[in-house]
Amino acid sequence: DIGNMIYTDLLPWSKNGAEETKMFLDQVMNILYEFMHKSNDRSSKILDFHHPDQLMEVLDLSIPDQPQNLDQILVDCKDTLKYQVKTAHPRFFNQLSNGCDTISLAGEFLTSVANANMFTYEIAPVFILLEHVTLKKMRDIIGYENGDSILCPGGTISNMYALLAARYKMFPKIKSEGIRAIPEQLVLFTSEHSHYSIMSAANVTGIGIDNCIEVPCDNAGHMLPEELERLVKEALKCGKKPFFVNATAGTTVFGAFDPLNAIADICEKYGLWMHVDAAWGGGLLLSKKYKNLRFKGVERADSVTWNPHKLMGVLLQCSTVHFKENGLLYQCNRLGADYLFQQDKHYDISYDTGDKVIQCGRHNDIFKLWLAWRAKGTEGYGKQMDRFMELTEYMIKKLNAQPDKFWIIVPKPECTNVCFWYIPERLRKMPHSQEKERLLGQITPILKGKMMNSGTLMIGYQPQGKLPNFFRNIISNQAVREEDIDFLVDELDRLGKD
Ligand code: ABU
Repeated sequence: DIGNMIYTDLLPWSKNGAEETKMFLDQVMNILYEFMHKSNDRSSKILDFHHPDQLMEVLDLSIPDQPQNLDQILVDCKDTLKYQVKTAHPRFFNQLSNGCDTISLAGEFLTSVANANMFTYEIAPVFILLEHVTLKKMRDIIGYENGDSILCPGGTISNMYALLAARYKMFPKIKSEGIRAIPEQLVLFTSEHSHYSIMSAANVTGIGIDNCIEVPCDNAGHMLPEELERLVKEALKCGKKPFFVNATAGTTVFGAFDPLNAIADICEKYGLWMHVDAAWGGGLLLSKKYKNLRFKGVERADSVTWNPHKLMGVLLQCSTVHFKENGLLYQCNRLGADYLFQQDKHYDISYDTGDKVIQCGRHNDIFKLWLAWRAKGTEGYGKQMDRFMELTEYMIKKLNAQPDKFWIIVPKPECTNVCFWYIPERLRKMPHSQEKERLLGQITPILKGKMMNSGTLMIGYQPQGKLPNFFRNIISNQAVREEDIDFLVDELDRLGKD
């Protein structure tokens, strides 16, 4: 019985603690298996919702002065998972990153045991080579012949790296002299449907959010290239310096893909850096069908963000950014700290990738991606993407079959985003109008609250432009089947009764 033991009875504190360590970790693993099992059990609840003050009451979250025994540590693990939302549940459609890929999980376990900081080949040799091989494979798929890439802590940071590199490329003196090296006011462009990370990058790089110009979109959420060109010309007329355009491949809410070739033409004409934020839609590059349909012209971009922790189902977090030009990341970010990146090491120091990035300590996000890709092969990933899109079409069909109950906002989704309003009985006879949309927008968060209280379903919601709150359903969990979409439709109707 290890329950009464404390941490000092385990490795590395106890020299003879190998057996006890195994017993303890086996018990932790059993708790994790149980959570995974429940997450995949459709009859179990997705969550046991409590308001923050209630949860504070039911859990003991205090930091004690004295060591707690291992029994208590196991109880702490169980209690934490008891109130955790089961994001791998097949009826959790709330985020862009859903599900729990078993192979990726194995990769995450191994990553934690190895606990390697990803700055040098010296301490993470295999992981550094895996980054090299896997990121090159991703660049090949994008259509870059050469180039460079890095794994980042999330898509927001990936997009910021693109902005930093673009600015450095145009004004290399920025690195030594700071923003005074730039004589004109820089401006960048991104669609009104793009992710807020582009504006965040304008903020943190000192460009300023007023200089992040939002380009209008059509009703389906695509950037209008003629509007982009008009705004670029307008900025030039005002004496500003346009330098960067972000095109989105899979917008966060609608899942729309901007017209990449038309945007690339404008970028070439005006000498602008073209970035593609494919954080969400990037996974579709792995499907022959959807790569062809959605990504024409992506190879013309100077940089591309692609998050395997979204459609590819790699566990959080796993975000990549890719550059057409090799060497730019090093030149832009390198500071050559002598204690880490010694130039006289006895191996090829080009593998010390840590000097390409702005952080020092860097989590190992590659192994779980590489292992999952090995397990599925590129073909397996292609099938996964096609299946997600098939399920999306199934859901659209189901909603279309009940037009009195559901109003679909984007009738032909380009990714797995299904955007809709649920129409309660009392509004079904009312003709569609702005006033009706306003009422539906009021109902949406109430219905979401009912979902969370019942614990049976989770779908995200938001407003978008002039559209008041509506649901955005995401399919990115490999556990989802047609029966879950059937359930979703029926459950909305059950919960939606006024
Ligand atoms: N861009 C972060 C993902 C947000 C979401 O899951 O909706």
